Amino acid sequence: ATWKYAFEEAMEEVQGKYAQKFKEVIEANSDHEVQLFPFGTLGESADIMEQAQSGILQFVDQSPGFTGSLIPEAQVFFVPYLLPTDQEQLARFYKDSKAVNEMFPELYAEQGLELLTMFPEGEVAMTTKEPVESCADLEGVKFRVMTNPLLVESYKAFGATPTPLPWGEVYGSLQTNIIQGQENPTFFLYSTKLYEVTDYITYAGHNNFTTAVMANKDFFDGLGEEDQALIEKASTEAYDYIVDYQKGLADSELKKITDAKPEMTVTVLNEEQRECFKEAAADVEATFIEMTGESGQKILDQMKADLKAAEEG
Ligand code: 6CS
Repeated sequence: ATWKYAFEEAMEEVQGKYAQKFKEVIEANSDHEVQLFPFGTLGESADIMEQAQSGILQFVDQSPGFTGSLIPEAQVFFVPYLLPTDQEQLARFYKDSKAVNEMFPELYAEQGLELLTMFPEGEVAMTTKEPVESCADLEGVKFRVMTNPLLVESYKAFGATPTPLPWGEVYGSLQTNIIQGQENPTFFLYSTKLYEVTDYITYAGHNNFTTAVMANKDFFDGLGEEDQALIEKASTEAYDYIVDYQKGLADSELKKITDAKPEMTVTVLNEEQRECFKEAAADVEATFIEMTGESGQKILDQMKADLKAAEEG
């Protein structure tokens, strides 16, 4: 059969690399064909999710940054400082986490989705037009976030004026000064040329970009055991591949940015400068629980336990 798979990035960006590996494993081990649809070919993130839920697409990569209204618990990935920045710890976490591998699949299933993998895409950096050395510098800054209520709350707590927008509008909105800041992992700042329309890159260590790959659940449930096992195998191999692919990626792409734009200011905030961001985190966590109740509390508690296990190796 021909299976359609859409994602939120370009073919040579992290989600595209993952998808290419997934396709390679499926096609090498079966007669199935996987057709890939990168960002823009079928619409924005919200569009491809609808297409996957309705069964027009068999597979979709949508980041929790856009899944928050569908699955409120998925917003847990936006509690600041919950996730570590250490890539090896993160790799262990997504692979072994009970929250990710047992609890979230139940919530996605309620939305007609078979959750296959969640994987990290790197520490997010803020890019802005003016320097950011503390939360005070974010005052009055219209800061683009993905369309996720908790992320809006985070940037409010940081002191900015959050502006949720789909990805396709970000470059133009920075260019025309409708927004003055946004956050994304380093590789994406380079590949999408966001560095052209912002002058400061700031690392506060507040989050890692998480994404999720899923299948339409009716499609998946209707497959034979052999095909289901093949999809699991392709997901596992693509996961290991993408973790490995990203080793050193943030450093190499940051260097490409500063080579292309030597006047770019890159700042890694020190502990003191991070204090206000960390203080805000406690409020955001409380808001997450208000939004999601007992179900969110359970996921959060499990995630904390899983993260602790990943930290210990
Ligand atoms: O900021 C965004 O909307 C996008 N960022 C990444 C790293 N991937 C896809 C997403 O749409």
